[in-house]
Amino acid sequence: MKTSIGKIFEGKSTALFVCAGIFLSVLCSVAGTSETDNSNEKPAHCGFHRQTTTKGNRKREIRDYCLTNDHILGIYENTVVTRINHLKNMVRIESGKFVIGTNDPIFVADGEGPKQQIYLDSFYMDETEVSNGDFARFVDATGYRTEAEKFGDSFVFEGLLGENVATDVPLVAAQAPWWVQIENASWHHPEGPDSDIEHRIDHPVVHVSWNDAVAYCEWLGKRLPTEAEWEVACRGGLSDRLYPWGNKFVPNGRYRANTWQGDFPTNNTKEDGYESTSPVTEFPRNKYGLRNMIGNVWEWTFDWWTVDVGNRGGSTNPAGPPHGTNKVKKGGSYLCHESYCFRYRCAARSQNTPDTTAGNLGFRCALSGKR
Ligand SMILES: [Ca+2]
Ligand SMILES: [Ca+2]
Repeated sequence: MKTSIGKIFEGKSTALFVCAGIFLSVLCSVAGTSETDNSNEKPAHCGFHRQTTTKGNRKREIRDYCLTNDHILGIYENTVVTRINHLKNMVRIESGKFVIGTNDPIFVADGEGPKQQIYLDSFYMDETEVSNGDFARFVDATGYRTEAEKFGDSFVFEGLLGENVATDVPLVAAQAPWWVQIENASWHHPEGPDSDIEHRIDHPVVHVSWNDAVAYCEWLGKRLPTEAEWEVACRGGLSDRLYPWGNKFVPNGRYRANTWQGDFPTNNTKEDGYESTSPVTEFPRNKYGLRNMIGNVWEWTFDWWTVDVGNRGGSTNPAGPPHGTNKVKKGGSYLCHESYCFRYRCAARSQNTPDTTAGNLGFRCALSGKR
């Protein structure tokens, strides 16, 4: 059976990576990336930065820092967040205790709850989803071929296809008839061979499998975030809120994420401005400085899927169960509507086999803070 959408489908064999393992990753990074690692450089200027902010009745004091190349974004709920210039477009989230999950699950069967208190070591998180431009640089440097390209097809939302294409393609599943299997759809031909990414170079890369995502992150010396890291990053220092910014989805009439408005799957009113993907830099940052943690595209995480909270690796740096069939994805996508896929919440979760690819599934990378 072909690689496909959701747990109702079988997986395919694991692909060989162009850059597998830390050693090769380093070699590939040296050979193929223009990223500059200034971690051994002396501080650009050393001083101390103090800033006091008042929010409501709460007074927050930014700690003193000796600034190197980093720029302090702020401190939220006792979590220090800094922009790391030598780790381009990443933020550092300091170690601490966090609460993930919810005691008010929307989808109980997904294992959204109960809430858990966990401890995480410090880590870095990409500010945005990986873009087509980012992925193109990886492919140019390594010659990497994605699993969708090797398999010869991927899955596209029917509403994004031209009429001629849509009438000729087989449906994937009765449960989700809006997904169609398109020959030669891939990251650079998102709706099939007649489409391209010329005007979407800053949109998130899609049609990438979990295996493809791992290969990309390793090329940069990074890795996928664990589910716990992803959820902590999504919450942006807020406690027990649905979204990265609070509980109201459209505060002050301003959209903060790319989902589906109207009637799914027949009428997308695009009130947020986008029918399909949006640029990875669109929509406001959360308090950690991260964009599109919910919506735009689903994001792969490191963890194997289980609904059993007791089997997700404990309370210290949990990284999921040791084995599994599907990988956890988080955040929902531009196709999610409250009536159908109300999973554009930080606690929400879903799953796909590691070789699944689709037009609404992407990723971002993370990196351990202890290096
Ligand atoms: Ca939208
Ligand atoms: Ca996203």
